Order: sequence, then structure tokens, then C-alpha cells
Amino acid sequence: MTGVSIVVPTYREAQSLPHLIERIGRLRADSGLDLELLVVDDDSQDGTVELVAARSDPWLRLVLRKENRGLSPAVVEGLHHATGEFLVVMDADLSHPPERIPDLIEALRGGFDLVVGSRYVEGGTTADDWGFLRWLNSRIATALARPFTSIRDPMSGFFGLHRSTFERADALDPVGYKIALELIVKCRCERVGEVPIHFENRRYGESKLTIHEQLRYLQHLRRLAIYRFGVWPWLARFLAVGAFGTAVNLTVLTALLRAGLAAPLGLAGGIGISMLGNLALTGYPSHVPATALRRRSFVRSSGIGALVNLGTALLTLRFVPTLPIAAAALLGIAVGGIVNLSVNRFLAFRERHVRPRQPG
Ligand SMILES: Nc1nc2c(ncn2[C@@H]2O[C@H](COP(=O)(O)OP(=O)(O)OP(=O)(O)O)[C@@H](O)[C@H]2O)c(=O)[nH]1
Ligand SMILES: [Mg+2]
Repeated sequence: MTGVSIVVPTYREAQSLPHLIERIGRLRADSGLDLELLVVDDDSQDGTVELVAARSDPWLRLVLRKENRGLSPAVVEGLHHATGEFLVVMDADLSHPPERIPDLIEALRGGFDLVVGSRYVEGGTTADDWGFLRWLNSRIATALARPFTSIRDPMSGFFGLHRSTFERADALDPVGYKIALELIVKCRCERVGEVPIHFENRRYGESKLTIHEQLRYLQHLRRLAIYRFGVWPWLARFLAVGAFGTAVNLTVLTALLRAGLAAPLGLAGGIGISMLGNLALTGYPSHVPATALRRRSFVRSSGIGALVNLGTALLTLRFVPTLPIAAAALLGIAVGGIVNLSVNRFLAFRERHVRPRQPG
């Protein structure tokens, strides 16, 4: 059995791959670790297949996938092909330093179930040119994962785990990018460790992390919450959605104000985008009867909540002009949220008389 299997999902990474293979080859020689590298490619058609085939290294394997494209399914498939006692997952774009793999393995040998290469523990760093919005985005995504794990960097795509940990995974069902979080939850990891890494920006090729993928993270969180907490109590759900909406609202407001927009437009933009985000998060199950009624109820209650929110924030700024705009926005969110909650409950109550609510 190979000691350590490194699974690297790739989609159009032919420029980065030779550098990564080179560095892993050097690590193999220097560390004495018995490493195998599995490149799991989603039929990139950019020369990846030829590039791997042209190398004679016996420790290098290609897993070529032609269906069900996606980062997480590729990683899961790669992990199933891996033969090592220790499994490591990392990106191909040279963001993650393979030289830190021995640290991951040492921590796993020390008793952790799963260990991530972390940007946010002491000694961990990110490239200097991470802009404010990217930093904030990463921090918000991390905060949203807090109910599932207390580690600082659960968003990391660089991590290691024992084969035995992976083998006890309940049905893996990740959508989007956060496969480490999925494994932490579904493998019921109790001891999760972090080793500091320096995270580099990608040098070659393009990022595949689209807005669409980021929205899928919300769907993923929802699935994990249902898995972990069973029935998602209604109020907890309302609060979680509210916390998310608040984070989106303030982020958009900050960005619009920085771009030079006046306060009313910034406030309206923040409210509008956060409403769309909440809709993406909660979704409306189209298979449920009375959908049109429920959708109308939703639009009505959030529309009223949004107007109250905006009105409260604008009136507050008018009467207390020295107040920071973000504070007025928060007050608006609180008042709008309460109104939204009340209208929602009232409409939901009425709806129950129309037709019983179906599960889902
Ligand atoms: N097999 C496979 N790999 C993928 C897919 N999407 C992304 N990847 C790989 O997953 C890794 C992470 O993707 P990135 O585009 O670097 O995402 P990111 O690191 O969050 O974003 P950047 O920091 O902008 O690079 C890279 O090695 C990609 O090639 C996919 O659909 N299939
Ligand atoms: Mg990357």
C-alpha cells in the first residue's frame, strides 16, 4: 500500500501541472515519503492527458472523468481510486504548497482525523494582493461554516485525512467547492487540526470559482444543516437566513459606498441583493402544491420588509445625520426583519387554512 495519495482535481490546468508535478517529485525525493499523485481531470482537452501520459513516473496516475463534471465529485472519485493510508487533497494551480504535506501527515499521525492547510492560524498567510472584497467574502463564507466546525479555515481546499476516516463517510453529497467541510461533517471528524500555510494566488490559467459556485455553497450549507441537525427549526432557519442577508447587505452597501454612490442608492442596492441572496438560500420547492400562493406570500412579505427596512434606514439618517450609514442600515434590517417575520407568519398561518403545508 502506498503511504500517501495526493488527489489533485484539475480542469484546464495544463500550464500549472508540470510545475506541481516537479515540486511533488522533489518532495518525494527529499522527504522519503511514499507518495502517489492522482490527477483527476474532467476532460479538460487542454493537453493534460498527453502531459501526464508523457511522463514515466510510476507514482503519477491520471483519472479521466467524462461525466458529472465538478470539483467535489472529482475529488470524491479520486479519493476512491487512491491507495494510500493517508489521503491528501490539493489544488493544481500552485496556490497550495506541496512542501507542507509532511506537516499534514505528521499531524494526522499525531491523532487528528483530518488536518487542513490553513491560511488563518498563526503563521498562515495569503498573497498580499488579496483585495478587501475577496478577503471579506472568504471571511463570511468561513463564518457561515461555524455551526459545523470551529476550525479557522474550513474553506481550505488543501487537507489530509486518514483512509479510515474517509471510509466511514456517510453518503457524500457535496455541491460546489467545499469538500473539506463535507468530509468533516459526514465523516464525523472530532479531532480536526490546522497547520499554517502560505496561500499563493494562481499564476497560470483561470479561476473556476464563479458566483454560481459561491451560491451553491449556500445550498451545501443547507444540506449539511439538515444532515447534522435533522429538522431545521423554523426560527433557527429564519435567524440563519437573516444573518446571511445582513452580511450580504452590509458587504454590498460598503462596496457601493466605496464606489461613490449616495447613501439611499447604497442602502437600496444592499437590500435588493440580499433579498436575492436569501431567495437563493431558501429557494422554493417547486414540487410543493400551492407554490404560487407561497411564492406570492414570500414576495409580498419580503417586499414589505424591504420597504420598511429602507424607510427606517433613510428616516434614521435624516433625523440623526451623524450616525454611520452602516448603523442606520442595521437598524433598518432589524425593523424590516421583524415586520417580515410578522407578515410571513400571518400569511403562513392563513395559508395553512387554505391547504396543509407539505414537508420539503
Ligand atoms: N476535475 C475538476 N477540477 C476542477 C473543477 N473546477 C475546478 N477544479 C479544480 O479545482 C481546483 C480549485 O479551483 P480554482 O479555480 O483554483 O478555485 P479557487 O482556488 O477557489 O479559486 P482561485 O483562488 O481564483 O484560483 C483547481 O485545481 C481546479 O483545476 C471541475 O469541474 N472538475
Ligand atoms: Mg485556486
